[in-house]
Amino acid sequence: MTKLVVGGAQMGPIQKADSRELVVARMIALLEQAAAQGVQMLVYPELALTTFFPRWYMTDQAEVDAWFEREMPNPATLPLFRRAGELGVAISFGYAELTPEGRHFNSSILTNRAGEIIGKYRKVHLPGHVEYQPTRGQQHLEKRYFEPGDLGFNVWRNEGVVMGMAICNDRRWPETYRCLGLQGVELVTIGYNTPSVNGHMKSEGREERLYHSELVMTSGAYQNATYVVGVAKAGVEDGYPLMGGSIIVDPNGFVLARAAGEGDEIILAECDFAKCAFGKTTIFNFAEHRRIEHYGRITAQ
Ligand code: CDT
Repeated sequence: MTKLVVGGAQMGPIQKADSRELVVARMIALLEQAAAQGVQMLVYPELALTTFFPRWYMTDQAEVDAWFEREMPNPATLPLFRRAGELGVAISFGYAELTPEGRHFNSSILTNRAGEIIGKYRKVHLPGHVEYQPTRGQQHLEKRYFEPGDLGFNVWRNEGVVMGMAICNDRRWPETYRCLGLQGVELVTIGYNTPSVNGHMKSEGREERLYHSELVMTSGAYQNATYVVGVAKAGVEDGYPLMGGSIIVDPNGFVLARAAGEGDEIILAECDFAKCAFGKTTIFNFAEHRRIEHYGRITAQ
């Protein structure tokens, strides 16, 4: 059975003025640091190439589209794919995708250890709102700038491991993990950008948000007998704080590695994917124990 050293490349803040080239240089520095520690698969945050731009209200579509990538790799990101291939590190990162048909998605890609893209995911659960909301402490305009992903939750056998992707708010929904779990997933990659404070409920602070983030990823891992690696973009972006809390979780729901700060930081853990078999063949043997005749409400309107 396969073992892989899996890493999370938590990223500190990216300011509005930071270029893609500057950010990719930081990503390569993290990649090299991870590879030097033996990492074979490295996960970066959601929208890793830019600031978390959905906090900004924009009406000019050209201004919006400037945050999007029209192809992947592209000239700015190619050095990252090349370096990952040279170092033999599979990677996954998030970015804003603008398709040739003019569609906008919050996407992520997965590569093999040769630096070749083998999978793409488009975020399904888009939080936030469409219009400017003056009562909010900060805007969260994902529903304005993206359409819900149209690819569903897929898995890929990559480097001997069944891998699936989810993005940020997806991690709070048990359906995300279960759709992947039903396909035998062994490693779920999740990049995120989570504001440290709730835009509405001022009483929900950073500690509670960190707790909920860990709660959903550990339970998702346990209930589907899979490793989960959740990776934050953290720190203060143009005055707006994002929480950290990147973790790697084992198939029993235990945290194997946890980021300490809110800057660029590598976390890593050796993952023995044979350990997924226990849960998948016992308490979470889906074929034997699920009762789908009672689950209809989950997909009904
Ligand atoms: N990026 C993202 O999905 N963030 C959300 C914040 C929701 S607050 C409107 C999250 O679930 O972490």
